Amino acid sequence: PAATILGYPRIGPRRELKHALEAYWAGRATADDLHRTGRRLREQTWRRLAALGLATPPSNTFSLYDHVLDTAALLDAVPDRFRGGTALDTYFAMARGTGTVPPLRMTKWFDTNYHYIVPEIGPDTAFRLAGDKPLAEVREARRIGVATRPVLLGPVTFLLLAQAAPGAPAGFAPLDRLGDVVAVYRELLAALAAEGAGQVQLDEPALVTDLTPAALTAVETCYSRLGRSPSRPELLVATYFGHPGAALPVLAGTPVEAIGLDLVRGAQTLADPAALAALAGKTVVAGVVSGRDVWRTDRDRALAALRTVREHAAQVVVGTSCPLLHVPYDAEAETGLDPALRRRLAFAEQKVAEVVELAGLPARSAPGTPLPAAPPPAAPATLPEPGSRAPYQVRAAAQAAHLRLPDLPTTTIGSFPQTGDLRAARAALAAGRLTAAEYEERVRAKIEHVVRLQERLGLDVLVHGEPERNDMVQYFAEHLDGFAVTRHGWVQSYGSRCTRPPIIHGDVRRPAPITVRWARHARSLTERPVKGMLTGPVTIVAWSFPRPDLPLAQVVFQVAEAVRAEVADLEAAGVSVIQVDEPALRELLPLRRAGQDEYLAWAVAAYRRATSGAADRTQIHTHLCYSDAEQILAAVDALDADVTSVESARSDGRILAGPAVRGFARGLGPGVYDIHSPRVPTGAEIEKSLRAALDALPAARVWVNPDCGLKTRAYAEVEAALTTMVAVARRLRAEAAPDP
Ligand code: THG
Ligand code: ZN
Repeated sequence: PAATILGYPRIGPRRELKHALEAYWAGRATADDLHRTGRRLREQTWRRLAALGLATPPSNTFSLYDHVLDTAALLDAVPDRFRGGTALDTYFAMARGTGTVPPLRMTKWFDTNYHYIVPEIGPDTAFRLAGDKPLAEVREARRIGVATRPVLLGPVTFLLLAQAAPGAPAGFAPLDRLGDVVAVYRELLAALAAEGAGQVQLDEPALVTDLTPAALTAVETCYSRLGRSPSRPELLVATYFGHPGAALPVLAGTPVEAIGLDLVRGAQTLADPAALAALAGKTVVAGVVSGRDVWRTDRDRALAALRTVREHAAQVVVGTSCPLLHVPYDAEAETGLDPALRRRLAFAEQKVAEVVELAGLPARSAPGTPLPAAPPPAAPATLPEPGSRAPYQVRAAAQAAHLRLPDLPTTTIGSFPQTGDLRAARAALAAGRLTAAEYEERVRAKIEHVVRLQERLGLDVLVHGEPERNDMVQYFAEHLDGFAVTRHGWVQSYGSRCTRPPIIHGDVRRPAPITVRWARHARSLTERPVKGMLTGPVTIVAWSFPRPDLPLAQVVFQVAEAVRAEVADLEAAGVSVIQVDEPALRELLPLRRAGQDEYLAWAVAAYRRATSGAADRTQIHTHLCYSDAEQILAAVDALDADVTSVESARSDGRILAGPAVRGFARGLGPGVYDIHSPRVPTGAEIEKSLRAALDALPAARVWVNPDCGLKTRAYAEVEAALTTMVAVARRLRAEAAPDP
């Protein structure tokens, strides 16, 4: 059979795109420089994929920021407030905002750590084909002798991920505009056919979520109409991240020639007779090589899956389960890893080699072979007891007496700007140009600087600023047994920002305290309470690549045990506010309703295991990084933290309007401004979001904080924003409780 992949990393093996973008944004490089880097990365990728043996590699998988934003730009779905300037200015204005206009919202792409820009679609959005990016990439690849399969985001997923434009009438949903979007896609398909594309890939990961009847109808309408386009290439509709369930027979009933199936996360498809029957007459891109992990493929399981598909489909293509956007480039570059571990790893390069190799293997046909074994279950039969603390009211009283904080207490989420000097110091330490003692001295000096700054700004609960951490997960991974960290294993998180997800390859254990000496140092510098900063067990695992041989919950509980020990050591060092972040709690939520309750039960239990050893007077904070917290607010309550901070700035107070918040019985810190953009918030904006919070909750339980950590910002922005934030908090505080 043939071999293919659904997509490839685009940030560059040495993050060349990141550096080009940041140079352009800083005014250190021109738009031409940026485009030149983009072209070089695309060409390098196509050449490499062709050399590895892919006959028709994908194109249009490159993006200067985000492929959902690319789609909005291509359809001219650009809100008027961003227009003006060049197309490139408009594009980055939507992604990052400008001095005067906040950016579009950003949120997580399905259950990954990648963030996309949320398009705004209204009843009047005038869709038209604007620009020619997919066409230009086909031409560009052909110029170097490579025929490609252009990849587009499918219309149904695009519209399901979009939000209604402000001012859209109640009841309007972006999906209402399907007909108009499909009309533009038909035009685009004709242009791609004229450009010589033999097949186009339409990504429809939304098909693996629970679709409403209206969305299922949209699938039918969309692909019947695209299928009937007078002039078009072959259509490959790629579903991924799970099992397409009821959407599969619907899709298969349309004239699309090929369907992509994720046979790793969606392995159930192989055991679903209705799904298998629907494949008759179609080409199936059988996603047997996982795009979501870093492990070599289990060859027997892959071959068994291919055999099952071959029995039902007209033709089989060996593929990846999803685009390879979520794995790093090349395991061979990790020369610092234990060779025994490295041999078990497959990053994007190795995964391409795997699909090619699997496609070349003889299809050993063994009649009656059982269906491939499922991966381990998410949770084992029994888990440790989470433990519990005194009731919240009891703790709240003990904490009030101990901490003596004002109403509307002010704080930050934990990190302060990661400045060039810190990154340079870490690099020098790694290169042996700085001794451990010298590095430690610089970190201590930075902590002192951050503590003094916060005292001057008048914050109530201080942080040490995390100068010792490159990334909150990477840092803990470096200090826990069972984890390996990489040198070049970057994965795009959003725009130019990347992370290096650590690899969990063994049992997790904490050999020694991790954060205690930094917290102790910060505490020694001030009379005000200093918050200890830890990452929660779910997030540490969600932002790593977990081992494949244990149920996920079991790995999370191992991490919980390590965090619990760290909480105990911080307490013993006199730290009485401890934040244990779980920003990824929702990220791991199964995409379908079935399975979500089970997940939340063990995820919450693991968090409680990590935190339930704390004394009553120790205040446990948590932080969650997304705006649709309502979906899991009951679970957030069950975490049993004393204070929860959430993102809300970009969602215009939506969280605070929800009924769930009114019943929220603990402290809540609705992020009062968006830290993802360099824009400094106005006092009026901050006041508006605080007033919304005060409508729902008493002032003693409303915390005032930015919506996330400050590590990506510059000190000047942070100072200006926090000055405003503290001033607004003080004003509202005085108003709520005038001096007697
Ligand atoms: N760490 C990890 N995942 C995350 C976050 C994180 N996912 C969600 C959210 N936070 C994403 N936000 C960011 C913000 C900043 C950066 C990455 C993800 C970032 N990265 C540095 C860069 O790209 O230059 C590199 C950091 C490093 O040295 O490791 O700034 O906080 N895991
Ligand atoms: Zn956050």
